[in-house]
Amino acid sequence: MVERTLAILKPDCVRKNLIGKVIDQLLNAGFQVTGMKMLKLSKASAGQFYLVHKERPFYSDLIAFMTENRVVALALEKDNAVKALRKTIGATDPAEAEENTVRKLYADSKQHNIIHASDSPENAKIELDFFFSDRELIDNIS
Ligand code: FUP
Repeated sequence: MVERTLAILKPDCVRKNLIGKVIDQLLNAGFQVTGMKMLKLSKASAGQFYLVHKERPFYSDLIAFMTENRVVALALEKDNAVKALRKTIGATDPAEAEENTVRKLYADSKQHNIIHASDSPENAKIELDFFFSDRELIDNIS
């Protein structure tokens, strides 16, 4: 079933000039880009986006990192997109990621790991709504 998910190309991806390479890898993996925008997150919006991690020790560093540079939000479509994207990007920690995944290829650490992907269809809907209005998403899903 065609599904939609959200990716964020994080500040390290932008800083290292990897936007093109990562998008190319997503396209080669069969994803369609149905929404895309570059923006700089405020501390408040990054804090809200990662609210589930509020009590974790890495939360304030995570918010500082996510707001240090622009990010690119991508709405992606594919069969079973949520699971497929998690597989394409690899484990949170690049040291544990499979060969040729985005994080294995490009990430420096689990703190600076190049890309975010929604972890469930429910969160994909919430996260897509966070970045995109309905009219900003091309409606490929029938
Ligand atoms: P993921 O779903 O793979 O992005 O991983 P998590 O939801 O567990 O973590 C979200 C983000 O928190 C990571 F991308 C980076 C940051 N993080 C840390 O900085 N340290 C950790 O030990 C775990 C996560």
